[in-house]
Amino acid sequence: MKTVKIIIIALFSIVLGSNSFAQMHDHSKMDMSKTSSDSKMDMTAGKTETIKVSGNCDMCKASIEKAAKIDGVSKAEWSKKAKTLTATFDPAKTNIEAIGKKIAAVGYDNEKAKATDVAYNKLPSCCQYR
Ligand SMILES: [Cu+2]
Repeated sequence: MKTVKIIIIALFSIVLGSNSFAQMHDHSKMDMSKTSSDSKMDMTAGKTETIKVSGNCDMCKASIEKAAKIDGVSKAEWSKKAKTLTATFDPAKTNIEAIGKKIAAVGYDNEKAKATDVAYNKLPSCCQYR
């Protein structure tokens, strides 16, 4: 009877022990994922902003994204569906107004600047969104 009791106590402490170990393990895992996502954010240092940009097709997408990639812009993606450009840039080097102006210069109206008629008329006919 005594050995049974010892076995039960031993089992109990193993269960408790592994439980607290599992909890500790979970905590460390949580902390690890937190720090790794933090460092991920540091790697893509910069500001991300989204602005409305008019356009029609994949050619527009290529032109808009190319125009948006001025000095300081690390990422620029135009959504054909949403008609928005999401740009990631170094705020010390440029800003969303400058990006908008550059896009307007190649013919695309956007939240920050409007394309001149001259620039607009230079667009291929499939891209004329007005
Ligand atoms: Cu187009």
